[in-house]
Amino acid sequence: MRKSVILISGVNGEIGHGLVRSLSGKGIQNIIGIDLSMADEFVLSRTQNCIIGNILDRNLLERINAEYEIEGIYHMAALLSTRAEFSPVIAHEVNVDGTLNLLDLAMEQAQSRGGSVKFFFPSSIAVYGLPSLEQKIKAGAIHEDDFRYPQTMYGCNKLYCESLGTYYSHYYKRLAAHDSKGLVDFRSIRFPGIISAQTLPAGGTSDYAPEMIHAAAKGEHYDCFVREDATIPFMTMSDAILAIDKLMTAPQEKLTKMVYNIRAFNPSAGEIFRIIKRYFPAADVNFVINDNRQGIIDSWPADVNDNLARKDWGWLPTHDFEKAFSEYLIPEIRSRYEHS
Ligand code: AKB
Repeated sequence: MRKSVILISGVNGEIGHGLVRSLSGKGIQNIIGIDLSMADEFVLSRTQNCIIGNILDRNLLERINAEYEIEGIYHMAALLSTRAEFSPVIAHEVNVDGTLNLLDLAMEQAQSRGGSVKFFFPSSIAVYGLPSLEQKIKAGAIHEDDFRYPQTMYGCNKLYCESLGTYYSHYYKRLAAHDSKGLVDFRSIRFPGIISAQTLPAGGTSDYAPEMIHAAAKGEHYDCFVREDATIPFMTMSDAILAIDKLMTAPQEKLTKMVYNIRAFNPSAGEIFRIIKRYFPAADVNFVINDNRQGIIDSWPADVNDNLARKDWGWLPTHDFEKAFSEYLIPEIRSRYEHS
């Protein structure tokens, strides 16, 4: 008998951690993780098995396919936007080929079980590309079908993988005798920047917000690489995890799309600095602009419209800008650095 499990790729990353916390908190014990390096104690103690390996290794995925019966896949492994600009070909391999391999694993599993496999894919506001700052300001909160002209390798990868998800869900081998429609139940969210109290991101362009907050809490100086007026949407990690849970548990018939925008708040970098100052008056930040990273932020929307997520699966963030700090970030970050 194969063991029935939930698979999380990129389990050591920021969202991977959050997912392990949330799924294990709901009493789910059959989680297996995969990542390039050894998971930490927190993840190891809450998962059934953590495999050290690469999602590009097809032999490894074949072994996983043979050993486990997979109920659902949360595919979090990716190279983020800044990192991907330094190594675009490697980013394409990890972000696109890695996703293709896991979609294929989901399809094989669904065919052998004769039932659908849920697949969660974290997409990003990086799929959007606003041509100029003027257009960005004019566009305001943009809808899912607007401005899908990504300017980064990461954004291109995410947009294409959304299409791959649609293909595997609806059109996979449509010329074959057997109908595979619906076997992969692909669900995706285009995340804004995410701010976690527990972990720091690596290699993203929205990283200035979490980096500024954690530096202030540690009493360290921070050089913010975007202008004070730079604006994109953000949300807390706990809300990001809540959204994944809500989308993944929503009845399929309620979903009118495979890919949804969500938002919580959209402060400028200057507004983030000012609220940090309220809690950490000694916070020491210089705005030292990196024109290339600023260019990426300028191409991302200042806000997104998430009406469909609200209507279809009841999306509602817990934290607005004020509550994100007063109820989540400040208490958790303070206790984290006081105890470290
Ligand atoms: C990044 O900055 O690359 C990510 C994202 C917005 O998808 N945080």
